[in-house]
Amino acid sequence: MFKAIPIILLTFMLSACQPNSEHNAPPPPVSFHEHDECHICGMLITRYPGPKAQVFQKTSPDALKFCSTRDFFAYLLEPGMATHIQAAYVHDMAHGVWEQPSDQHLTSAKTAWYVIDHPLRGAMGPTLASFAKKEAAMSFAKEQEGKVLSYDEIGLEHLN
Ligand code: CU1
Ligand code: ZN
Repeated sequence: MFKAIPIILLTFMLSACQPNSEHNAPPPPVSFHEHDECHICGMLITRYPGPKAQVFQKTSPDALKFCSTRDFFAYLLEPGMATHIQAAYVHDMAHGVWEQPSDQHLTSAKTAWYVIDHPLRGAMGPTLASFAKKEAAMSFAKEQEGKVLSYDEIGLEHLN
């Protein structure tokens, strides 16, 4: 019976820590809407096929949205840009269809895997097919052709 007391105390201490960790947690992904325009090129995002992206900067609660993973990386690879980003998400193309990716399956851009040099087209033409799991990226690359890269391996040379 006395043993229960420290456990209760510990529970209070842990829950006291929680508001703080919630405050620091990155914002979750949001859906794309029909009037959303690409931050880079201004195109209406949902009118086009292929994976899209969104970015939460450290300075704003609103997501910047991108018509394609291609335009997302064009933004991300601007010098110094990565340091301003709190969270970024891309569609996991293992779900939904290429023509209309599922907003229920947005995954962290940093941990995603990307297929380049495949024949499918996004809003801006050639684009990076994004996947949450490496195996899914590998099987897409096998079916469609292409090469699998991690987030950190992508450079400007892969965007044209
Ligand atoms: Cu565009
Ligand atoms: Zn765009």
